[in-house]
Amino acid sequence: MISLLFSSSEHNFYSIILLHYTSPFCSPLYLSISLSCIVSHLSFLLFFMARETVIALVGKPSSGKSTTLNALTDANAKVGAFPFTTIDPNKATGYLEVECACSRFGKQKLCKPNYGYCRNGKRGVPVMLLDVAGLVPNAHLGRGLGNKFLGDLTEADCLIHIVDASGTTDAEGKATRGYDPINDIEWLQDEIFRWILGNLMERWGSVVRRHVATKSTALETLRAQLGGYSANSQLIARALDSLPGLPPLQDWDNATVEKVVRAFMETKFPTVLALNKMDHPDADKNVSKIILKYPKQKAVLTSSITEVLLRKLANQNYIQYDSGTEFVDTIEDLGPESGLKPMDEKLKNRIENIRDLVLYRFGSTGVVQLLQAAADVLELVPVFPVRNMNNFTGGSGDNVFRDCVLVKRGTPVINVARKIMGDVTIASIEGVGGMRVGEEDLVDRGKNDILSFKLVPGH
Ligand SMILES: Nc1nc2c(ncn2[C@@H]2O[C@H](COP(=O)(O)OP(=O)(O)O)[C@@H](O)[C@H]2O)c(=O)[nH]1
Ligand SMILES: [Mg+2]
Repeated sequence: MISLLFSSSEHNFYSIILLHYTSPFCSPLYLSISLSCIVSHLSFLLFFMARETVIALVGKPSSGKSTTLNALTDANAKVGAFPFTTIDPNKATGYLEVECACSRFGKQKLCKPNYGYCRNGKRGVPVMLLDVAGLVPNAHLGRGLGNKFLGDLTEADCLIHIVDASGTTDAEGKATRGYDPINDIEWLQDEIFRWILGNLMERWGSVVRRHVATKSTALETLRAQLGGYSANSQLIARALDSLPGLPPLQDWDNATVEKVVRAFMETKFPTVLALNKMDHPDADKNVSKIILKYPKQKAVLTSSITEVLLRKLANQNYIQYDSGTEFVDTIEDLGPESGLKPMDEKLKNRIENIRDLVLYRFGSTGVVQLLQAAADVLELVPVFPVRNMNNFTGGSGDNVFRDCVLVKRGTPVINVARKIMGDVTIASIEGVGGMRVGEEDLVDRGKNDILSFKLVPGH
């Protein structure tokens, strides 16, 4: 029954059953005989129903999507200098770094997450990353497998648009010099807009007829039409709320439908720009132009290729590198007792260049900050469900804050329970210090973010 439950939901963590049968909560031997053990095991498993946050990397060919995915994960997406090297959307797990609740209580040493990691209070929460390749101009018309790639976006909560800020690739990803990347920003937004608009307008006549015949609200009708983009009523309601004073749906002219589609797009696909290849000398002027033109747009300067290289050199023990920072140390800096390998002149120069061109100028390769920017636009707050509020453990054992889910700021606590446990009956909700938390209380950063859900037995 449990495995059915989990396989029916694509975004869940797949290794749950295996991991938890070996968990210290109860030995598999006793599972069949100890009812209370089964119940506790079940409710623990249910904690993992939460859907992962899905972040899609999009952009024209050769902008650096696969390189960025590599830099964000340990996966080896195929990296190439020409279009269509990645045919299927590549999925991989990335880690969003947040402040872990363990640091508030000085319990860093006892923090051993079930998923992701916690290093001295810095928690890496898993997020799903998609490398959506093959979007080319006019993809919405079906060009270059375009519709398939656009379809891959539907499961995304947020987009990271990888822009080649160096201007060394043209609209289709071919090598050039002096190309204006502003074209790419406009093109991608336009492509998604035309795709959604096209799908909606294709059947607008019958949509309106049905709307009138069934006396539906605009929200109900749009929910039926836009639900296919993995959009729930709340999301569509938020999009509609941003457009006060709309006439009744049957009176919408083309311009109004377009306005609604734009609002929907902004709500469904909040976007972060990765201004990539900033190590290139041509990038500076393009970056300034982009930031001037889109002052409100969240943008992060990145050099994905540098991050990949630094991680590789750290793995090979040539350097000590703290990802997300400007700190790279070699044997010259730390001495032979560091155990680092000596480097030849060529490698030394390379590190020197990376320091000058990327790390000291921009403070980091930008790649870690990219996921943080995505979490910001999604207003995600880490919430830590625990079983035992006295010691923050999962019920037994010494390890604290084993689980962490990301939810939108301002979500009622009861929705968090639903998100992680499905349709169970909650007896009460406890916060830090054993305080009772109301079902409608809202989650915020550092507030109502450590919760213990008490279930009604037998429900
Ligand atoms: N200079 C520079 N080149 C990069 C960077 N990121 C990726 N590239 C190069 O751009 C080319 C295309 O990269 P790839 O990740 O395959 O692009 P994709 O088609 O968007 O997946 C490759 O030759 C990469 O080495 C970067 O930060 N700086
Ligand atoms: Mg690729």
